[in-house]
Amino acid sequence: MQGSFITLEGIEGAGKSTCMAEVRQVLETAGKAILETREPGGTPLGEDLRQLLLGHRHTGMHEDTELLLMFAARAEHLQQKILPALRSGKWVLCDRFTDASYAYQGGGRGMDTRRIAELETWVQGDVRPHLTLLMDLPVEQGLERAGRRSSPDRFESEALEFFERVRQAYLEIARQDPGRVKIIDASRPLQEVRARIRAVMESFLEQQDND
Ligand code: Z5A
Repeated sequence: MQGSFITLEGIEGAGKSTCMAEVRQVLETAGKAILETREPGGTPLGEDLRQLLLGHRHTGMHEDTELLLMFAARAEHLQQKILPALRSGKWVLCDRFTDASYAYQGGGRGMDTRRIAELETWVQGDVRPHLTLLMDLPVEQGLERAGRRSSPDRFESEALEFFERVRQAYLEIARQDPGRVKIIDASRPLQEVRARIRAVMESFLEQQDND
């Protein structure tokens, strides 16, 4: 595998989409070819599954179904898009990946994380992101930012405590894997957040060049 696999994670309104542009810019300046994508989604089938997962048509969906659909979308995404791009030397920039399953289905819904780990091994083998930017901020602040936009999706309709568990699960992942997961204080003004992202990305690029 030649390219690098970078993911952005965080609770609602953390600024992942906003900051994706900053990451892309640093990589483009460094002359990297990029595939920008997202989960759930990233392929025609994955985007259809995204509609089912985020829409309100299946509000009472069982948590097992939700987790399996997330991984079904991920299997398609990996095989059809992510792995071919990495093999061709592209840098893959993905808005959410499996950490979101641990945070939302594991932390938020309280599912047994061993189940998530089994699916992770089955679907991904040993493929893991090389770098993850965890955009962290207080739940109230994130929801306030997200609330400025259109009507809430099925996840955004969850209670505050749900997102607090999601946030704590993300922070635990970062504690367990500090080499890969870099916490960005997303509560700061955008200019500061962008500067921190640039610094993390430049240090990651330097490290890759030295390897
Ligand atoms: N999900 C799951 O449960 N399990 C899984 O395995 C996966 C996903 C992969 C879809 O995610 C849902 O799927 C998600 C988890 C679940 N749950 N939800 N909801 P998504 O990523 O598509 O949707 P999202 O999390 O709702 O994204 P978002 O709300 O668009 O958040 P964001 O991209 O992090 O925020 P943003 O759009 O960049 O910024 C929000 C607003 O804040 C916007 O107006 C910005 O201008 C503003 N902003 C951003 N940064 C700042 C700063 N620093 N200061 C001031 N204002 C700012």
